Amino acid sequence: MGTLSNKSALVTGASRGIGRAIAVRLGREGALVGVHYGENEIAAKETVARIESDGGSAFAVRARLGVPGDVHELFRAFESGLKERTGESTFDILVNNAGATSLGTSPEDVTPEEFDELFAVNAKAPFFIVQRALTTIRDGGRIVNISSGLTRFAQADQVAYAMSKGAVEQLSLHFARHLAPRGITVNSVAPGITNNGQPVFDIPEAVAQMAEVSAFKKVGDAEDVAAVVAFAASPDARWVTGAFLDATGGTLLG
Ligand code: NAP
Ligand code: P7Q
Repeated sequence: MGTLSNKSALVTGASRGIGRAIAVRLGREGALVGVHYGENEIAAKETVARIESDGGSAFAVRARLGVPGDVHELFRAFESGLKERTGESTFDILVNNAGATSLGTSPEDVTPEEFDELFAVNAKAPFFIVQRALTTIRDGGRIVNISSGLTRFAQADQVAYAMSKGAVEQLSLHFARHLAPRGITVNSVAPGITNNGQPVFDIPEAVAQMAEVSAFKKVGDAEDVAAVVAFAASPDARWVTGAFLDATGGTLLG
């Protein structure tokens, strides 16, 4: 029996990268997992297949985030998948992982369009997903919001992205207080540089340079971050709420 047997979870952005590793890990712990994705259906189905091959249960949930009607579409698909499998539309664990990233834009060149896209996907969508989740998440549930070490590590060419992640941490703080009476915890997990399968992580020189910022002189694996999320989502994390969980491999130690 896993730590999450008889629990249901929604992981946004679970078609690839960190979100896929989180979905696979929660599935391995016994949760039924809604594997959300925006565009890449083949990749989302591959995540579902991995969970099933580990003996778990999962289904794919499509919704483009950051556009009008996004949250409605997300929950319609998620709740219909839940109902089919459990007979109920209630669930236990929400992981707001989907995120828009920027390759880096010097602060002088950030456009209102780039800024709006980062905030729409990284800040506005998670807020309204949490708001909507309040009606169907069970008492004693878990909400985990994926931030970034860049909220505490200055890198000017990521200022707009980091600002959007600052908003995510506020989401955790204030909802933690609001949901404590229901026994629902709300925490932020902040990865540092993490191999998400993008081609840059196949270039040894680039990886060596990125590895320098962590205390362990390595880039993180998606599974390293997923382990921290799995803890925050577990029954053992009942006394941790409103927290910032550093999953940067010591990048913030200075
Ligand atoms: P990734 O590999 O780029 O994957 C992003 C995921 O989010 C995909 O599943 C993608 O789905 C989904 N997504 C993105 N924009 C979307 C949209 N508008 N609507 C719906 N789905 C959308 O990301 P990652 O690197 O694993 O990052 C995951 C989270 O960790 C993000 O919040 C990111 O900010 C944070 N983070 C990452 C790092 C890092 O170094 N990798 C470091 C710190 C924090 P589709 O492809 O199917 O559309
Ligand atoms: O370097 C990061 C970083 C980055 C990037 O630059 C590019 C990417 C992957 O498109 C978006 C991105 C997201 C991030 O959250 C980080 C990040 O967290 C980071 C980076 C460099 C040094 C420290 C970091 O966190 C402490």
